[in-house]
Amino acid sequence: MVEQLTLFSPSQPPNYEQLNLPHSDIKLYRQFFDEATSNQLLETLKTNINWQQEYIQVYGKPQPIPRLTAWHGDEGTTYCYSGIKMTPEPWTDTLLQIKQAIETVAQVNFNSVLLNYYRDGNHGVGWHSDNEPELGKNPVIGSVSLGGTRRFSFKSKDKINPQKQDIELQHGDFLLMQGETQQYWYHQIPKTKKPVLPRINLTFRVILET
Ligand SMILES: O=C(O)CCC(=O)C(=O)O
Ligand SMILES: [Mn+2]
Repeated sequence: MVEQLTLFSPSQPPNYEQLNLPHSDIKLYRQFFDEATSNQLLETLKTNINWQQEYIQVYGKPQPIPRLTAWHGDEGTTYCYSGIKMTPEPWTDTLLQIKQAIETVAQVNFNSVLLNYYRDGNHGVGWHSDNEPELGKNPVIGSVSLGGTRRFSFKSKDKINPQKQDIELQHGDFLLMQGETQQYWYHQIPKTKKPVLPRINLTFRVILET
């Protein structure tokens, strides 16, 4: 019998840090994947994913978004953001292994994943919420970071009493955002002039009405 390869088989639930932001439920699992596993995942994803350069229209002209992306998931999990419509590529073994590992703590069945590849500090993502209608009112977003450490900032939508919090996402970290988080908070990966290593991020999602 061939033994099933599992990335993750904890004897007890892994520890996490709960971010103390109002109207949110944000848990940060540091080094959810150990160093060796994270290295292997990063190298496999760099080469096995069919990375795409997408464009958005700015004043009628196509502008490249500052990162490479890919969209994988169950058939029918089409996703639209910033005027970009993504039809899913099928799951790969590596993506399914990561999905299975994070589902042990997220306790939902993710049916899709948006992958982002930030090759250097000129790559980032601006302020936004993951609040597209196909994600529903209180989406569960499971976000895995591999490669170079990058700042991930939260900014409240409250204009009267604005709040901000920065965290540094490191190789192997898992960030779980759920509850009202997307209704009350924006997030971003700011570009940086500091030297940073390439980074891959995977945000697992549940697309409704597939
Ligand atoms: O790279 C990250 O950590 C965040 C990516 C993100 O916010 C998104 O794809 O919606
Ligand atoms: Mn996002």
